[in-house]
Amino acid sequence: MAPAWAGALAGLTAGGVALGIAQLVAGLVRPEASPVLAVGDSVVDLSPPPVVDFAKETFGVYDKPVLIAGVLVVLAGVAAAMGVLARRRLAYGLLVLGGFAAIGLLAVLTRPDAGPLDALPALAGLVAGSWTLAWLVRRAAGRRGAWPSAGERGARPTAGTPSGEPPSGAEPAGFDRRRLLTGVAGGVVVAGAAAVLGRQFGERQAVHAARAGTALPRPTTPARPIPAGADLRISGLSSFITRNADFYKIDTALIAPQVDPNEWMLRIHGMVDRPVEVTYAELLRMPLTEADVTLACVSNEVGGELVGNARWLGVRMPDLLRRAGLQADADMLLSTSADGFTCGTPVDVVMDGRDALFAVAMNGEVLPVDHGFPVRQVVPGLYGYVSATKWVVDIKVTRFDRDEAYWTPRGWSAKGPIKTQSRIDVPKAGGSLKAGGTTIAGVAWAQHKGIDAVEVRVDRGEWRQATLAEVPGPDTWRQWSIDWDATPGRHTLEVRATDATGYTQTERQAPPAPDGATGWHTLTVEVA
Ligand SMILES: Nc1nc2c(c(=O)[nH]1)N[C@H]1C(S)=C(S)[C@@H](COP(=O)(O)O)O[C@H]1N2
Ligand SMILES: [Mo]
Repeated sequence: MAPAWAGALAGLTAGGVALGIAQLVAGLVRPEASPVLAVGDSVVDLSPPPVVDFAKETFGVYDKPVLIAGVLVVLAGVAAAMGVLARRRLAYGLLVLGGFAAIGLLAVLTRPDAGPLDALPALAGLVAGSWTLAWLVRRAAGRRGAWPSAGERGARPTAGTPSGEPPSGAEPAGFDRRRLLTGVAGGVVVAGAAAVLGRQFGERQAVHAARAGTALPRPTTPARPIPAGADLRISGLSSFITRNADFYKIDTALIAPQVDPNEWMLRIHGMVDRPVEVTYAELLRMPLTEADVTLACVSNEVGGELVGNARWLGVRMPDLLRRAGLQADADMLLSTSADGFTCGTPVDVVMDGRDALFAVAMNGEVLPVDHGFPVRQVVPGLYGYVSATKWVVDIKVTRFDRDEAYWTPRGWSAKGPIKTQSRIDVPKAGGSLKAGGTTIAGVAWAQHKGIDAVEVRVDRGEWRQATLAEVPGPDTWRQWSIDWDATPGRHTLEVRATDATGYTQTERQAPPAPDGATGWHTLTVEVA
């Protein structure tokens, strides 16, 4: 028979797999249905109040972790005992496991808001733990498979010595240390992976639920109405407002940070008169401004898709920054995301009266998680990498000669004003169309300056003025269109925009790095 330590190890591993799988299923079904959490909650409920008070006083904010750790220590002891028993007879071990699953089930199902689905995590844990225990016990005994075959079932374990323990120093008969240890290693990996994934899924669910439960206040300052003529409604032309589902998404996160709005807090500190901390609830109670702003990525190639226009709702950044009191020689806001990403934004740009927002909504919807829920920055006129921090949690008021944001040491310019640009949406590059009257259309943007003119030329002929759509202000892109009598053959189309400062886009082609691409969007079409 395997020695007691081997049994304990097998029991601990099987217990770990049971809890890991229970956590994974809880993460998928309902995070609150985690048996460990429920047992912890029940322990609190069943403890006499003086004990609970004592624990709170002694452990303070750590009372929950200490409680969970306590539950886990007890579970570990039982799991080890279960494994030791299972060496003698698998059924003894399974009985212990069953008893514990029953306690977990009882705790989960007696929670005030429990539903029948909440039984799933504990049951899944029971099945996974039973299988693992049987499998490890058999591996320890040098046998294959998990469950005893029909012929073995009646057989009693054979004792090596009258005491049931092997003579010291000798490898006990019917014990395969290697197979046990490789099995334990496999079980530990499965248990750990399941627990981590379960936690992730659980957090994700909790944040989704909190987001769904957020009621958006009305704007104190509504956006200027979008003029009826802002959308030319030409097939293939980008709509004036980009739907959330279609909005480009750029960030350095592998998985979007899951930020619980109830724990979210924005801290403003550094070169300020008095540091400020604000919670999500406080932010939602402040005056809210609505604004249509086109966001653009510095990585956008000429003619690229990394640009989109949305209606944002948020607190004006100066409202909070003035509470903190910016010191006169500060020129940079170093904002940090929940995942550590940073942007460096010029103070003068944020404070000059434009609609720089701590945004909480996008197109009438609570900010999507991928776009920065619960709060992100939006600053008209600046590329996203220097201004649009998603999941923003911290602002250090500082100076460009003292601090650097994420992309600066990676070869991108510290400051990133958006360059005047234009794009042809229809006809599509490389596309083919029929000869005759057709429309060339697209969008142009020069945020916070505004677009004054768009010109198009075909086959390097004369520049012709495109018709401009209406816009609510200088912070959005502007649709344009122009008629074209397309003749058969291959044609080159080019576009260039002029902004309200009188600057016309340069023809000189520059790549996105270090501060944004330049050049005229040029494409060829085949006319049949
Ligand atoms: N936390 C965080 N915020 C971020 C980024 C990031 O990598 N992490 N990328 C920035 C860049 S480069 C751009 S262009 C915009 C894109 O915002 P979107 O994904 O909502 O379109 O977010 C900005 N905010
Ligand atoms: Mo970007």
